[in-house]
Amino acid sequence: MSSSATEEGTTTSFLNEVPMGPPDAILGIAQAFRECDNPNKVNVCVGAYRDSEGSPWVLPAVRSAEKILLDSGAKKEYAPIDGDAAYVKLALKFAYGPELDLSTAAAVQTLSGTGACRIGGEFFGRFLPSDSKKIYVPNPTWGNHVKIFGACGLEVQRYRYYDPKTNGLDLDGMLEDINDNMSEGSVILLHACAHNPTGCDPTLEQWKEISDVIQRKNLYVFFDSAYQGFASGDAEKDAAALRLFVSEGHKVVLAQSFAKNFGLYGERCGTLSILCENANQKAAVMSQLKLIIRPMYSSPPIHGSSIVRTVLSDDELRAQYYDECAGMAERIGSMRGLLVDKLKDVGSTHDWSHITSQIGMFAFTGMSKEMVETLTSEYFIFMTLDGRISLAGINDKNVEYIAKAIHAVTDGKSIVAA
Ligand code: KET
Repeated sequence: MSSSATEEGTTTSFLNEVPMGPPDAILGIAQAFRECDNPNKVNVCVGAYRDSEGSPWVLPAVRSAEKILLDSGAKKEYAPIDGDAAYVKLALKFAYGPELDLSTAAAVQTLSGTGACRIGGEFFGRFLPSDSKKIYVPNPTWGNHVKIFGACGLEVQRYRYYDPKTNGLDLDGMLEDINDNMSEGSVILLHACAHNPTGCDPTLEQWKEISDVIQRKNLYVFFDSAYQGFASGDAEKDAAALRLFVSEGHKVVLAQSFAKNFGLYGERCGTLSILCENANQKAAVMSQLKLIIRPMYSSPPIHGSSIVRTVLSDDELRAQYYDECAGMAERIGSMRGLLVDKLKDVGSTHDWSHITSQIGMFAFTGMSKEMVETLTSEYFIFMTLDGRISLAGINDKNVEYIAKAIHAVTDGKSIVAA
């Protein structure tokens, strides 16, 4: 380690000059939760499913697949750089639907959705012409998007998406931003379903309008699909926007995650796919994706992808999986209603109906940063500062405590999401 002598004769290291970085806006709060020893503490921070007892849940279909893998004596060999081809094929079919001809799709296995965003971002950063190296993300969006794409050398700009006053989609603002403020040939990032953090998705008719404007502007569409199955409970329905864009002729790029819908968080299992126009394009794109991956982490982990491959290739397990995913979405949906009912019961007079009209894993409550800070410091409720609550962290036992605390910090104050 490089070091130098000081006047006093002691040595200093360059490590002394390393500045302290800020904690992550989401995972930093999850860490603070783990470190808190108050018995009432509540974790509604990270988008990770919890059962009605507040415990992480491994889907029985996933457990069955693990048993099949164990019994079959699955080996631990390296995967190829681009991952397990059989898994990738099944994963793409899950997203794009069984009918689409994917023979010209360049696709690789990735380290979950984050890894897919990063590999896709690196690809755009390298190959978009220098005057188009821009990606437009919704305002607001998953906080890591901004960091990922910034790290890939892309200029990250935001487009209007959510209107706090109506707690709904700002469709006119979004269309106007696409039409008037985006550079042709750049990239627009869209959340495939269950928009994080707002829980507010366009309707299919609105998606069609969005698709038309994007097409006129010649933008590349980068779908981030981290919640397929969590919006409606039906993975097929939740793929509707992606499938619409493909049927409209967009050559989309898709970052797919199996963290939430398969409960494979720590397994880091996803895909990145780029729809190409022909076999030559596909071959060149694949070669470049491998050149990005190899020096970064060589090849992906195989356990999660083996599970997904096993579940999706077995008719019975696949059907069981669809039921179990629907069950998770249903429990989360029922927590929306329960939280709003409890808020009324404990005396809150605010209109919380946005919580029940939103979809996906989160409630975008409209609480301010200050309110959230008080919830954490006085009530040990850990959530992100944008007022987002991960509904999976709510259950029959803690809902009243949470409702009372929210009422205490919001009573007599306005709740409008920033
Ligand atoms: N995209 C979106 C929109 C998203 O919300 C997440 C995760 C990811 C991608 C990446 O997930 P992965 O585990 O890499 O497949 N969101 C939750 C967890 C996190 O922040 O990492 C969250 O918002 O709580």
